[in-house]
Amino acid sequence: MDQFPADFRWGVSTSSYQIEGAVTEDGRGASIWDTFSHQPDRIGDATTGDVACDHYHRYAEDVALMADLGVRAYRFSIAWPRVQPTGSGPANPAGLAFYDRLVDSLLERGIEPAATLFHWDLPQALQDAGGWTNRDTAARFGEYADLAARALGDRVRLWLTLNEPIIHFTLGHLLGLHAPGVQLLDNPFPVVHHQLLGHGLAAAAIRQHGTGAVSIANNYSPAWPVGADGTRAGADDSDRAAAAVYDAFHNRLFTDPLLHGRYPDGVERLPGADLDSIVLDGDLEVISAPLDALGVNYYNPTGVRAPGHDGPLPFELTQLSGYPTTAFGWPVVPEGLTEILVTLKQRYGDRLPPIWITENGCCYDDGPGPDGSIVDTDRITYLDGHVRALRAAMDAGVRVDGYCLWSLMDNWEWAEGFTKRFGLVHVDFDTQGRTPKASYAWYRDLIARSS
Ligand code: PNW
Repeated sequence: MDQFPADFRWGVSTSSYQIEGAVTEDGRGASIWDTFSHQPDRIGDATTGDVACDHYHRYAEDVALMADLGVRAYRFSIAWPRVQPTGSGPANPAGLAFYDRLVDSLLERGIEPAATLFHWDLPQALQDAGGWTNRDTAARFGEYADLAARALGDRVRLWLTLNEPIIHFTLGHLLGLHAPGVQLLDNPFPVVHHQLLGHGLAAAAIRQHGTGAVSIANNYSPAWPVGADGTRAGADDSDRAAAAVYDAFHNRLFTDPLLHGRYPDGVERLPGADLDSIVLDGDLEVISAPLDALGVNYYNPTGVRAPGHDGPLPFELTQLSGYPTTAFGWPVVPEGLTEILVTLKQRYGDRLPPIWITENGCCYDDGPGPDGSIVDTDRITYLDGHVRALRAAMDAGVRVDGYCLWSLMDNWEWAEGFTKRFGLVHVDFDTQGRTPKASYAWYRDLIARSS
């Protein structure tokens, strides 16, 4: 387990809206998450990302925490509305300057910058023009990528275009639980295709500037057929058929076009998916241009059953039974990571580029004990299991070049607000005090041992 390639990159991940705060500083425009979080009843604890971890002002302290941890990579995201306050037009130099300072301070500490261009904080002005339902948003994203890569491409080592387009699609545009908070139940497909087209246009733009690897961070979750009791043993053929449909939806919708140049069979079952009017000539060539790496975000498998008779969907998601759970209720299943990596290799073969784990982690209700220390044993158990599962996939022949743990520090967890803590570092959101947890020391030791 301690044997990883000498150049394997251990790292940590964050995203702009979840940590930065400073939402009106230096000319930053509004994003859809500013709008959404300020609406009543959208966020569980009625908080916003207005301040979050105040990372915009405290980034030097946070980079020092990473340096002490010994990581070689840091995956952060660039807030589009800092670079282009309304999502189009010239770059805002003050907004870019923040990322310039951040990237330089990382490099001074020997940490490779890995930048995500879109971690869900779309400029509100673009949403007002239709957001990802509007094909023009893909073109705007390509232009923004050009501005960002022009400024930072000489130093960023890994670019991730989009973060988890499947989650932005389902939670943001089908269920309405994330920004922009819409339920496009009649015609959601344009949001799929325009994100992918935006990826392709951004990837081409990045290649004009510098030599950083071009990638995308997708969420993957093994679709496990289960019976009514939530066990795999209880599944029947109809549950297995439903799981195959969910697998195509969750794991292939945003990967087959990238690596196979076509949508998975069954995409036409999305309501209103009039592919011929949305997928224009040449789009799939733009989308499927070769990648240098594939980002994999993994948290847990998904239990899937055949739908009840009057269910609106061709599957029903069911809690897996028999596993411990995190504070989110998500099951802890390390072998799901091995499975997803091996499946990607089987499915895409030689077309699969080297993988980076761009997110993996867990939330627990950890807080300081009487002596002030934070002993998050459950997180260590989760991480140890998943690092072993990663090692098993590599032993089975899957090439993985890096692992960025979610997350460096507790942060603003979207619709859950501050109630879900994913960090190696505890954050007191009243004082902004940072306290490394026991898992921070565990990860530091792992990195020191295996690199
Ligand atoms: C990811 N799900 O989101 C995001 O990339 C992070 O910003 C986030 O903090 C992290 O995972 C933890 O949640 C997800 O419902 C949100 O399956 C929801 C799901 C998965 C990932």
